[in-house]
Amino acid sequence: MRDGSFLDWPFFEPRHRALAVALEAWCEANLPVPHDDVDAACKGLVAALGAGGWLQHTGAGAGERLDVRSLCLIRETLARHDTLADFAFAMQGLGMGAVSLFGTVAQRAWLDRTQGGQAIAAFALTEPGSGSDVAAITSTAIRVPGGWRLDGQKTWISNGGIADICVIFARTGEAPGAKGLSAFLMPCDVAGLEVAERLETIAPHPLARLRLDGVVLPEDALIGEAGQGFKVAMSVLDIFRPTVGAAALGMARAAQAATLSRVRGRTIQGQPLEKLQMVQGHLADMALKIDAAALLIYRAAWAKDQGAARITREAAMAKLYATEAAQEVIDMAVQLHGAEGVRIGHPVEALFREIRALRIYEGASDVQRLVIAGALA
Ligand code: COS
Repeated sequence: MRDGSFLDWPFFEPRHRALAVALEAWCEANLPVPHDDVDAACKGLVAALGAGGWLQHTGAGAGERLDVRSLCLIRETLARHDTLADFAFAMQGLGMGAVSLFGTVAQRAWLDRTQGGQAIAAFALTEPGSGSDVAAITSTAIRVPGGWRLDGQKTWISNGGIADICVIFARTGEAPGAKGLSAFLMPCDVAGLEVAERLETIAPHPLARLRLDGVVLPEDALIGEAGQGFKVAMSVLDIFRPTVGAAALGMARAAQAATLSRVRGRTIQGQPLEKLQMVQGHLADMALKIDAAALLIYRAAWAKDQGAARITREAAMAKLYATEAAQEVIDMAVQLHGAEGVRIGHPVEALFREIRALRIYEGASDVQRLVIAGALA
């Protein structure tokens, strides 16, 4: 029996509880999908999530706000049922986050397509020489008559190879470092953009390295002001980092459910595995980590939804704790499954591979520690 008692916490409103119930029913009817061909699976998932109305939560119109609690609830629920469904949902939001926050009316037209599931979005920040250190971006965007010319490389780009629209960050040079970057909205069929390499990982997702060679974008492709790209990126990450924590939470809950079923169904020395005190200790630790992660995630989401200008510290705490805790919970789940836990294709074996990248992307754990320490009063 799934524990939904956290939905009674005061962070939520009735509409969130209704959302959780409706999405649970949708997930039970539609997930998981086969992951053999991740490109096809992600395209299908974006279309299905769009048709189901769930992608409406990934964008916000002018004057509206993204509801971070809804984003987190949806991500944790999808991740509990199918990690690729969570990925497909999350990228529509992260990819278009800068447009939701800072986009012009014309740029927002793309939101209709990404929120409807007709277009796939990507977020191109990382470069071969600039991962944690965003201020070191070297891709350039220089002014040319009528617009901008972009050159450089982006790597580890989720949905690279299948995206239709992308928010990309490049150096426009108003000042050195963080103050010389800008954000642009780039259709992925633009001349000069190519997929240089598809990247394979332990938990396959569509990922690619992109090369930009003389990509020309119109003047109005600029998102926000020139030179403000670093702040645009960080504002988007402030919103989406708690949602990464939420995805980790969903994976931890899936591992917990599998473990409870395992220890209740297997006997050892004539009694259920669950009755052994050391197993009970592990079950308690798993439950504690799950609740603590949920509290940090929904605290951050609630604070943003209340109108906080920045939730940088809360977002970093939620992402750091929830992803690290989920790794520990899933590792314990593998352990309590015995040899079955490492059998290829077992649900906890898949979770063990899936969770690892969440401690790295959208700000590695040590970056979150730097952010938290830097935000101490
Ligand atoms: N929201 C708005 N503005 C922010 C901000 C935020 N969350 N974080 C920083 N800023 C502003 C700062 O206030 C500062 O502006 P002022 O000089 O006007 O005060 C400016 O941005 C530079 O900030 P800072 O000096 O903290 O930048 P650093 O170069 O030291 O970088 C880290 C900070 C490491 C935290 C940042 O580069 C980072 O988050 N890296 C991880 C990147 C990441 O998540 N990559 C994954 C890509 S998506 S898979």
